[in-house]
Amino acid sequence: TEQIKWWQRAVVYQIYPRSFQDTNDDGIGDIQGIIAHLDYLKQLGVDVLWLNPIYQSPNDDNGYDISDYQKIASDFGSMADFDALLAAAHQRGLKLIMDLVVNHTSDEHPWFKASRQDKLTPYRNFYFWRAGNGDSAPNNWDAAFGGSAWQYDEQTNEYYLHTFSTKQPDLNWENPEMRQAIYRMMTWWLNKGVDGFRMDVINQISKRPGLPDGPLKPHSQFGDSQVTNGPRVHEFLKEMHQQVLAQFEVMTVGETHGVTPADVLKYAGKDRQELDMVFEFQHLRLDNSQHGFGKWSTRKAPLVALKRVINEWQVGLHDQAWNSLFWNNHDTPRAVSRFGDDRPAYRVCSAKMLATCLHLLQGTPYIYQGEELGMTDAHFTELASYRDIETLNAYQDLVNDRQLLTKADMMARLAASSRDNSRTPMQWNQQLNAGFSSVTPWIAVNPNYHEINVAAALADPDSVWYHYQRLIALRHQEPIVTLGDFELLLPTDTAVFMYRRCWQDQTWLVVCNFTAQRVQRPIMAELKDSSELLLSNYADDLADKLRPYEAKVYRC
Ligand code: ISL
Ligand code: CA
Repeated sequence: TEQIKWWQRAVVYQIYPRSFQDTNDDGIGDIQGIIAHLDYLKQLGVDVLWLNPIYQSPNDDNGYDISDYQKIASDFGSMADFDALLAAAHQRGLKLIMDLVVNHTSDEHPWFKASRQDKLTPYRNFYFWRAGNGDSAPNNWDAAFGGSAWQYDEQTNEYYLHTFSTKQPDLNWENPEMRQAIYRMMTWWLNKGVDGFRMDVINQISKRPGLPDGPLKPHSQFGDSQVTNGPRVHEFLKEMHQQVLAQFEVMTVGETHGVTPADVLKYAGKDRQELDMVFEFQHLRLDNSQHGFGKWSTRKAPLVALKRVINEWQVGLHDQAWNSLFWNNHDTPRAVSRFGDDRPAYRVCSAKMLATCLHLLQGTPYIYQGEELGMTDAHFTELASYRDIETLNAYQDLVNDRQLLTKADMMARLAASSRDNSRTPMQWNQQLNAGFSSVTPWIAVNPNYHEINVAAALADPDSVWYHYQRLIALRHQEPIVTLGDFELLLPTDTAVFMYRRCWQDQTWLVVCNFTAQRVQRPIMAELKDSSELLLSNYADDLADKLRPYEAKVYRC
C-alpha cells in the first residue's frame, strides 16, 4: 500500500498572531503570546500551527506587505523569540508552517526601493514597470483592494503593477534572478527548521504575456480574473519544488482563488511535484452577491449548492490529490455566523455541527483561532471599528465615491462579510479585554467574550471546545477518517448534509442538520443492530428525528 504523508493525518491550527495574545502591553498579539499558549494547543490535539505573516512590514495589509523576508516585525518580537517559538513547538511535537507571500512585496522592500530609482538597475525587472497608454494605465486590470492595478510613479514616469494595494507591488516571476532570490530566502527558513509554507495567492505568480486587457467586470472581486492560473505557473512551482522543497520533509498548501478540481490536479496532483494541497474557495463564494457586489453580500449559501461543491472536491481529488478542509480563515467571516447560527440558543449546537461535518470529510482540516470556541462575527455597527484595508477601501468606493450603496446597506454587508469579523482578539477569559491584552487592543474585542472564552469552554464538558478535541482525537485514532471514500447521500435535500465514509470493511455515516427546524430523515435504514453512535451534539438519539443543528456520527 501507498505511503501516507504526515500532513495527511494532521490537523492544522491557524494563528493570526496580531490577535492571539499580547504579552508586552501594546495591544498587539506577539510571538511570546503564542509560546504562552502552546500547551493549550497541544491539549486541543492539533498537529501543525500555521502563522499568518510575522515578517517586517509597514502593515498596509496586516503583514501581507513584507519589507524584509528575513526579519521579524518588531510588533511581534525578535528572531530570538521566533527561534524560541520554533524550539518550544518542536519540543511538544507540534510542527510550524509559515506564510510565504511571494506574489508581491511591500513597496518599502529594498528590492522595490531600488527598482523605483531608475530604469537600469537590475532590480527594475524584479517587478512589472510599464509605460502608460497615453494618460492612462498600461491595461484595464483592477486591484483587489480597489482602483486600477497600476500606480504611476513620477521618478521614472512609468507605472508599476500591484494586484492588491498600491503598497503591494507584484514580483515579476519571469525574472530568473528574482526567482533565485525567493528560493534562497525559502531555503533559509527551511534550514532554520520550519515545517513548510502556506503560499499566499500562489496561483497568481505567472502573468499573461503582454499583460493584455481583461473583460471588464464592474465591481467584481479580483479573484479569478486575468492574473490567476497563468501560462508558466506550473513551470515555476516545479522549479521551486525541485530547487527548494524536495530537499526537505515539509508540507505546502497553496492559496488558490478561482480553481476547479481539474486545475488542482495540476497544482497538487500526487505525482506533480508542485504543492501538497491548496485552499480552494468555491465553497466560500456561494453566498456572494448576485447583483454585482461580489463578496459584499448578506446572503446565505444554499445548502444544496454547498453540498454539490464539497462533493465535487471530495470525489474529484480522491486518490489523486488531497483536500484542505476549512470553513473560515483570517479573510472570511466566522464559520458559526456564516454557515451555522450564532444566536445564543443555537450557537454551541451549530458550531459543533459544522465541526462534525467538516472534520469527517477526507482531507486536512484547518481550525482558525477561536473557531474551537464557536467565536462569532464581530457585529460591528460603526465604520470606525473596522481596520481592514479591503473593508475601508470598499466602503470608500461603493458608498462615498460611486454612491452605489447607502451607508446602512453597506454597513450590513460589512457586518456579514468583512475580513475583520475573524480578526477580533482571541477570547481567553472573562477578564479585561478577554485576557488578550491589558491595554486597548488594536481592534475591538467582541463583547460576547463574557460568555465565549477559553476558560469557560475548558470548564464546561459540553463546550464546542471538547467537541473539537474529540473530533481531532477521532481522526488520530481511526484510519477511516483519513483514508475512507466519500459518498454524498440525499444530494438535493435542502436541510440535511448526510454522507458515508467507507474504508476496508468499515462504513461510517455522518448526518448534519443545517437548519433550526426539526426534520425527519431515513437514517435508521442505513444502520444495523450492531451500529454504534460515535459522536453527537445532543445528549440522546431520536433515531430518524433530527433536532435543530443536530449532528450524528455512526459506525454502521
Ligand atoms: O480577502 C479576500 C476577499 O475578501 C480575498 O480576495 C483575498 O484578497 C485573497 O484571498 C488573497 O488573500 C491573501 O492575499 C492577500 C491578503 O490580503 C490576504 O489576507 C491573504 O490571505 C494579499 O496578500
Ligand atoms: Ca504585544
